[in-house]
This record gives sequence, structure tokens and C-alpha cells, in this order.
Amino acid sequence: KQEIFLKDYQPPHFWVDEISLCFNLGEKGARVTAETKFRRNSKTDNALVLDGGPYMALESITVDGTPLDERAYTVSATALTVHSVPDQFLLKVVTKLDPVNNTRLEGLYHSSGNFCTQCEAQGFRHITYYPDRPDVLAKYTVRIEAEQSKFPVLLSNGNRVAEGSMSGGYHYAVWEDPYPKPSYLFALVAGDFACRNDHFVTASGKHVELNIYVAPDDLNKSDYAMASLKRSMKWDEEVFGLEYDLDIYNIVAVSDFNMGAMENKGLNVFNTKYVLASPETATDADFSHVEGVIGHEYFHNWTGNRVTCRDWFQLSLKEGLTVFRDQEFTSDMASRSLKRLDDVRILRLLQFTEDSGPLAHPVRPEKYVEINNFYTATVYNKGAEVIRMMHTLMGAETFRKGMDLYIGRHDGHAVTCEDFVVAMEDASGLDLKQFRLWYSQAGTPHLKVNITCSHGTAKLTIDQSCKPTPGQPDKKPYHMPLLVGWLDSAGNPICPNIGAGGKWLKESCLLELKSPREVFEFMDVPEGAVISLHRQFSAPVKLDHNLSDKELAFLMAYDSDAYARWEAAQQLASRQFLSEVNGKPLIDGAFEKAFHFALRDEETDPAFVAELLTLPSEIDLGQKMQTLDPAGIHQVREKLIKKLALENKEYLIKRYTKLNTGVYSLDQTSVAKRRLKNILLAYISVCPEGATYVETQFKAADNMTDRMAALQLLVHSDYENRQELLNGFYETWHSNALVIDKWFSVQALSKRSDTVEMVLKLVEHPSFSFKNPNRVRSLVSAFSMLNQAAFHISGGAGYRFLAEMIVKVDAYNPQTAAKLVAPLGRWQRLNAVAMRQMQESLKWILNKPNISDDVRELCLKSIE
Ligand code: BAL
Ligand code: ZN
Repeated sequence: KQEIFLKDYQPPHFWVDEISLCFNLGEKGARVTAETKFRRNSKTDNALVLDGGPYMALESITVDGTPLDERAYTVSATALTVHSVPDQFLLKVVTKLDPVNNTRLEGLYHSSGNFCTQCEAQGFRHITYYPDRPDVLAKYTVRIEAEQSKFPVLLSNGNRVAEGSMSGGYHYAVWEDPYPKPSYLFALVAGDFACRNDHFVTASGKHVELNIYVAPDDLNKSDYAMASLKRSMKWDEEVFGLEYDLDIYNIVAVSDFNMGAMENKGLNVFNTKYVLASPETATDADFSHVEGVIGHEYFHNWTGNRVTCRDWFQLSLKEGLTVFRDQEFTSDMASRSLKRLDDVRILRLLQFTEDSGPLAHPVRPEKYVEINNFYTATVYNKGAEVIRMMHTLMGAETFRKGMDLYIGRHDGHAVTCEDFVVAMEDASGLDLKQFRLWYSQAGTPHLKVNITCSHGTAKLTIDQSCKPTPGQPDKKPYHMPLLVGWLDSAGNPICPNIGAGGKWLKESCLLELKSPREVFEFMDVPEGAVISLHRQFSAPVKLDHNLSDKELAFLMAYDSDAYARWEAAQQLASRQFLSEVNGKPLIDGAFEKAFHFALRDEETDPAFVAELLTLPSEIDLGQKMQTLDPAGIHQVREKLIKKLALENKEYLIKRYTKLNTGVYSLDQTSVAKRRLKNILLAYISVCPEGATYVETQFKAADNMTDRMAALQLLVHSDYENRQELLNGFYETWHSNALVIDKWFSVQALSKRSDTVEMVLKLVEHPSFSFKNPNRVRSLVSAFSMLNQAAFHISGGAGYRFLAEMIVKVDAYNPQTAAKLVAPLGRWQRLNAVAMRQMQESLKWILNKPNISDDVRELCLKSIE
């Protein structure tokens, strides 16, 4: 497959005004009749070239009612070319599909007995021949015909305009979407579902029917999704002035899905994982993810659907912006500080790792082979950080003006990231010329901050740099906001005078960085004051500074900025770890003292205390080492956990016991207490009496958060009845797929030394399936992406396991297989033996016959 370049973008040769589709669905196959009205765009007499896929059969083709002679067109595995067409015409194409055997889960497929579609990015070409590109916007009319008893629910985009019975036990429904849309937003669902029905009245008084369709047994798990949808609709009106535009909003949950969910116009299709939630089956984190993803897909209605992308290089235009919007939504619904910590953690775990390896690419990539490989943490999460920096630079009010301008200018059009930045510049008057480098340069910038204080003047010298990434050896300096603050010696916020180049915004000062070196001066800084850097994680960078352990411990105790306070704790702990990993134990125990203090803090939100007590993950620590030593990190981390636990055992048990009371509730206070309680239990679990506490919680739990927390600790342990309880959990929950996914994950995440053997056995388990993406991710991704010590176990068994899984999954589902490749490309900082083993695994995959383009592209990049 050839590389496609952003610089080669050409407008389409033909526009489509309308398309009318008729789907006749049966388990033996589906027949699709597409009648498309084309209008020539270019002055040239180009032939009509339509995208198509290799898995459908062309049954017939007519232009303006006249069947085409075989010499008038050519069909290949990827295109249909009609050699000569008039300037305007109606093309009628009939294709035959095989949805039941479509394990790729792209285009039209069957999942648990129902039909559904997934068209982003290029699935529509597997349904019919069409200009399958996001800048061709058309009005869709869709008729669906299927057997009434098996498929009572027939859905597509827009409004239902007709329905009725047909002969042979069939029925039909006709849907019309009044808003022109690109083909990636087309959707169809036919099946047997139960429906949770509700409604929402918009700010202007419009009544919107809301439906969530789920498997009949799951109806009792759909309340939270519905409540989240209503909260999303209200929030978008209040914060962005954006109202819903159709009379109906449908969501359907399916259990086989490559992504989390899909924002098809008026008909979102969701992975069950992000719809179904009840206290018995979902953890507090699951509830939060449901709300976030429901919000994300809803917010796409304006940022993605009404204003869409000109081409797939602009993917972050809708994804970065919509992730930013869903982050803000969750921040407003729950805790802004905790949400920021979650987002920073995810960015560092997924995006910083991506940015420092062979798959690094800019937020707006310049080339691709397989667009599905660009649904990445860089496009989504770094893309959201880029939007957030603009928000920080101009402030919420001006950002809102920019959004209004962007939507007002581009509603109904397919546009670019550049159009978004221009709207922001026009609304704010800011010059974002240099800022645009965030879209075109890959790599994580590094800031080195040196603070010196003399006679009440504090001087900050900030050097920025960015390491080379594939194809980009030299980087220009970025324009970014850096928020900083000051605390006096008693821990109170102060605002010392800042000279040129800084601006106080309440308790934080905004510094704009543009040059490789910037110097700022704060005047009249009192004796003993401490600076707090990188507040709110105001730019997606790595930051080093010359603050002492004592200053970090002070920030950890007093900083009013949640991110900076948490980061101080993380840095303090990291210093201790890395010193020990490198064989130099820290004598002064600054982190241990700070831990002792945080554990006894009963004023601070318990959820935030839980964050302060959570040590940096093994992966975080690994990112700080020149040569990665997964076994060393694991050993020292476990040793320190045990030390902290034993030193504080009595207080840990006392606070845990106090928190382990009351009835279950999903309100924020209860969620926060559970979060702290379960962190405390993790420390208690490594003490001699740990087994009793863990087993008691596991058996007594009345909710999945407490049960899973205990189960994870059981799985890590060598407690006597570990296996018995793990088996019991499986027996209890074996019919609930999402809970069994968790059962696979906890084992994949085990800290025990026999994890690889355990994971190899789990692949043989009757409940494991290579065809279900959730199940594959729950075992294989959890193991290879999150369990650093087990994945890198000496001998290379972890690498060989992952390579084998990639090949097996690829035979069914290339998109899901390709998402597994990244960990095999992270050999650069390993020792020579591990490096060679990883590269051999990549070669082994590449030598397999019939490997997909998706997997090939990533393996080739990873091996370079
Ligand atoms: N557009 C693909 C799924 C999502 O990001 O919402
Ligand atoms: Zn999205």
C-alpha cells in the first residue's frame, strides 16, 4: 500500500448532493442498492473513480438508468472506475456483502446476532462504491429491510420517516438525515434490543427523544449512560452555547467494537464497555469513563459532525478538540483537580512513550499508509493539550469567542486545523504563528528550569529543547504557556512582582515561553518562599528543576495547585527510587516523612490524599532512566512499598477501618473515600496481617470497586486461597462479559513472577477469544502495555507472546492487531540482549505471510 501525503491534497473531482441507500439484510448476506447523485467539481473530464473494498461483490451498475457495458468501467480491489460520465448523473450500484463473516468489524458486520456498522475512517467503501473521503458531504436517505422477528429494531441516521411490513416476515424502516455529512458518519443498526427511553428539552425549547438500545438483559445497566447524556447536552448549551439539532438521539451498545464508541450523526454506536454500568458490575472508574465517552461522542455533534475534517491529516481538528471538551465536561461534573491528574497520567503513559519512540508523529501527521494507525494518543491526547494551551494563553472567555467564530464560519463545511487556529487568532488578537509548531513537530519538549534567589529577587532561567524524532532531526522552539506560583514560608500563596513577560492570573503567573532560553525575574520575594512550577500541567512537556527535596516536601504539603502538589510528591518519590535503583540509598528519607504527613492529613479531599500516597508507576520510573531496568525498578518499588507499609501499619489499619463503613453510594464523597480506602488496603496487603483484610473485603464487598481492588491484591499475592477465590470470581460472573474482561486484566497485571506463564494459560481459557477486541485488550494490551516487569521478563517470553498474539488477532481483525504493536518498538533503552529479542519478534511478524498493511506499517517503523 502506498504512502499518502498531506501536501498532495486535491479537492474531489465530483460532489455528491444526495445518496439513497437500501439495505436488504439477511444472515446469508446483505444486498445494498446505492443511488448517488453526482455533480462534477473540476473542469476536466476526469473519469469517476470511487473507493471500494475487496470484500464486496458488484452485482450491477447503471448511469441515469442505463446499465453499463462491461467495457465502460473497471473494478479493482480498491476502486471502481467509470471511464466516461456526464457532468451530472445518477449512479445506481448494487453490491453484495457478507456481514456474518466480517471479523474485521469495519463496514457492515454482525455482533451478537445484530447488524451494525463502523465507517470511520474508511469503512463505507466496504459497503458500496463511493468517494469515501470526509470532504464529500451529502444528504442520506436509508431504507432498511430485515426479518421482523429477529431484527425488530431498524435504525439509521437522522429521523425515521416511514416504516411498515413486507412479505415473508420482513419489515422496513426509512430514515432521512437532513444534515449533509461525510460517509464516515453513516450508520445502520438492525437487531433485537431493549430500549431505555427518555427526553431532553433544549435551551430553545425543542423536545429531543433519547434512546439507548442495549441487549435485553442489560437494560438495568443503562441508567447512568442516559443521565450522562442529559448532563452532556445541558453542559454543551451552558458552556459553549451549542444545542442539539435533530429530533432524536439514539445510542446502541454492541459487544464487538474496535473503538470505544462512534459519533455517527444521530446514531452513536458504542462499545458496551462505555454504556453499561451498575454498582454490582462497574467500578467507580468505569462509571467515570461511561460519562466521559458519552459526553465525548455527544460533543462531536458540533466538533466533528457539523464542522468536519477536510482530510484525515486533520483528524486532531475534531479529536483533540473533542477530547478537550470531554475533559472540561468531566472536570465540571466531578473534581477538576483529580481529572487533571488522570489526564496527565494518561498523557505521560501513552503519549510521551509514543513521542519518544519510532512511532512518534506530529499532532497533524504529514503522511500515512493506513489511517487507522493514526487514532493515537498524539492525535487525541496531545491534540487536546494543544487546544488547552490556547485556552490558557487567551483565557476561557476569549476561547469561547474563538469557538463561536470557528463554528459560525465553518458550520456545514469540511475544514482544517489551520482554520481552527485562524479563528482563535481572529477572536483573541494573539499571534499564533510560532504556536502552530505544536501541530507540525513531533516529540516532547524538555524544559530545564534553574531558580536562583538573591536579595529578594528570584531569577528563573528556562531552557527548552526537543529531541529528534523520525524524519525531524532539528526542532524549532515552541511557544507555550508556563504557569507558576509562589508560597511563603508558612505555605500561603503570594504574588511577588513580576517584571516584563509575566502576567498574574489570580494565584498563578502566566509566563509565555518562545525562545530556546527565557529569563524571568520575580521581585520582593520574601525569605523562605518556594516556587511552584508547571501549575495545572500548563504545557505537555517534561520539566526538570533545581528544587531541593525539602522544597518538594513543602510543596507536597502546602501547594494550592493540585497538579504541582501531586507532582512534587511524585518527584520526591522518584528521586528516592532512582537513587536506590542505582545503588545509592537516600539517607534523609524526605519522601518517607512526607508520606507519613500526607497519610495523616484528614483535611484534604481523601481522593487527593490517595493520589499523594500512590507511588509513581514502574512505567513512570522507567521513563526517567537512561537504560531501562524493569526488574530493578520492580524490586525497589516493592521494597519501598513494604517499608512504607510496615512503618505506618497501625495508622494505615486505623484509617482503613474508619473508611470501610457506610452504605454504598456513587456520590463524589463516597467515591473519594473508596479511592483512599483501597490505596490503604494495598499497603496493608503487604503486611503480615494483609491476607485477612484483603479476603474480608473481597468477600464482603457490595460493589465492584471494592471487590476488584481486593481481587487485584489477591492476584498479586501468594495468599493460601488465592486461586480458589479467583476461580470463585469467575464462576460468579462468567456470564457478564465486561466483568470477565476485568478478570483477565487483573491476572495480566499481576506482580507475581509467574505472570507470563499465567497469561499464556489464559489464552487457552474457554472464555478467551481472538475475535473480541475487548477480550484481546483485557489480556494482551494490559499485559504488554501496563505490566512492565512481566512483559520485559528476562529471556524474551513476553515479547514472543505479544508477537504471537499480534499474528493471531491480525488474521481476524487488522485494526485491533495493529493497536498491539507499539510495545515491541520500545527497544531503544533496553540492554543489548532484550533489544535483540524484541527486534527478532518484530522480524518474526514481518516474515509471516498475509500480514495486514496495518500491522506491517507499524512493525516496519518499529524495527528501524
Ligand atoms: N471518531 C472515533 C471515535 C471517537 O473518537 O469518538
Ligand atoms: Zn472522538
